[in-house]
Amino acid sequence: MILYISAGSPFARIIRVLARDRGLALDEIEVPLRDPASPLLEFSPPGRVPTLRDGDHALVEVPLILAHLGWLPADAPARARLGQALSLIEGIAVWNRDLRRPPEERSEKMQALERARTCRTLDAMNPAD
Ligand SMILES: N[C@@H](CCC(=O)N[C@@H](CS)C(=O)NCC(=O)O)C(=O)O
Repeated sequence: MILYISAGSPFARIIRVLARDRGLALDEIEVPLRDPASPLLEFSPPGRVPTLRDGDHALVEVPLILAHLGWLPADAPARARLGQALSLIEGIAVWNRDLRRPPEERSEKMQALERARTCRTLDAMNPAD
């Protein structure tokens, strides 16, 4: 199986870390993002990483890749924690993308929303004693 990644992607890192942890040898191929010339687009229209290629199938979205590899937790508490962690990363990614835009294209409203979501989620994941 081949895992298409970008070095800085926190989503790809979830699969990369788990694969190392669980001793699954995945061939990792780094691809450019948001590039119409990306080789990923030849078989995976979303062009996102991680993409797991298993034979003729190209899987995207971390939870589906986890399920495909048999690594999706079965119990509700673990699924709830995983969902919070994935949602946390998603919010930070949106926030980070906005911060990297030219100042006139940034949205303070969106940043405030994502900041609040991040703080809420972190508080819930790490309740104060
Ligand atoms: N919800 C997706 C998020 C994946 C994602 O957004 N990855 C980013 C890199 S961190 C990406 O591929 N961006 C490329 C783009 O937006 O075209 C997942 O669970 O895999």
